[in-house]
Amino acid sequence: MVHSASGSSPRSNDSSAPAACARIFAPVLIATLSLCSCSASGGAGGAVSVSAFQAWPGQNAVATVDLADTFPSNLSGLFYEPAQGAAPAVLWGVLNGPSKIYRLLDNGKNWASDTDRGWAAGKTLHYASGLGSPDTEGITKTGAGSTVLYTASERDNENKGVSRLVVSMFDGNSASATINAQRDWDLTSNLPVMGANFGLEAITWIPDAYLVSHGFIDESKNEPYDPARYANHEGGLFFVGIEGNGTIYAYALDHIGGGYTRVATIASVNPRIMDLNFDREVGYLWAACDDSCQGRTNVLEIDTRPGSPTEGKFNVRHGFERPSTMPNINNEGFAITPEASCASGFKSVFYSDDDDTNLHAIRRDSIPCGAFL
Ligand SMILES: [Ca+2]
Ligand SMILES: [Ca+2]
Repeated sequence: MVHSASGSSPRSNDSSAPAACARIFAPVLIATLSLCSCSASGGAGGAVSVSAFQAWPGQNAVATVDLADTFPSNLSGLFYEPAQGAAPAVLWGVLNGPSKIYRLLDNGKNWASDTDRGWAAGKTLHYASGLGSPDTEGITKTGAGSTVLYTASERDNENKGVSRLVVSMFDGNSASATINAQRDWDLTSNLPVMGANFGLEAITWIPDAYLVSHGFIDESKNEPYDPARYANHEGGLFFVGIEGNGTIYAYALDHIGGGYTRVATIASVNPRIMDLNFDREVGYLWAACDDSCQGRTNVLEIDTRPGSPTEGKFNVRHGFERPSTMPNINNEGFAITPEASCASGFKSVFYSDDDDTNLHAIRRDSIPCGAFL
């Protein structure tokens, strides 16, 4: 994220777009999500730009769900791991500085640090070299049951002026309070040059089964994605997002040889991106922005329309304003809960606020269950 001077990220006052404008945002795949110009009612005849983003589809009942001032700053990424057997659901969080992963459990009222196995104050992170302090802005996991945690980081906190765009894997079962990455994939040379604080913010993993069944195109081969081409890639692709250009990049990561292949480049359409979360049950890729884009979120899907110019590629399906009860705060993390948690047609989503606004860094709202677009 980038801290901006107070007042430079004005609160959105355009979250209630006129209906005529909202309808322009057709519920189909769109190439661009530029602002539409609509005449403001009661205006002097001059057109004004009004957001084409739709109202947030959740319950708009944002509540804080962390103990006050647990994370004074820099809680920047979230991943929700559903309960498995006797193991409780876990809300994983990353702090970009100091570099830490937190394992948070639901105590019935708040999500608080697991007090077991060295997790009480979060675990300090180093690169695979055992050195450095990765500025970790995103976190994810692969298939159910995996104990490995993946982070996206944008620089070494010990060398803050230099962009270093790295995906790292960590052993989530380690009992140590300090953990070294098991492997780093340094993607810097494969990505656009960015300011050191405009780099990797977002990461999510999408399983091969979804990609193949939806005809995902491997842009490096210009053919349908064939997982067999990529050795030891952990059953899916890693999608990362770059803050500085709001763009998403899909990678096959070789977990044995350490190499990587960029498979796709995708516009999130927002000018910035802070987190990605793939809803594995519904098939929606959620791309969230922070206060620099008024907390807007875009939902992407693979275009499966035969003959479409973008067939096999992720496109933005819908864009949403932030929840109406959420102030325009520096939310850098976004996580979705499983369908099994649905109640009255909604399931929870979580936000992490790098700025700990009003002494709280984790907030909850909801989205509709199932495929609602
Ligand atoms: Ca951050
Ligand atoms: Ca950062």
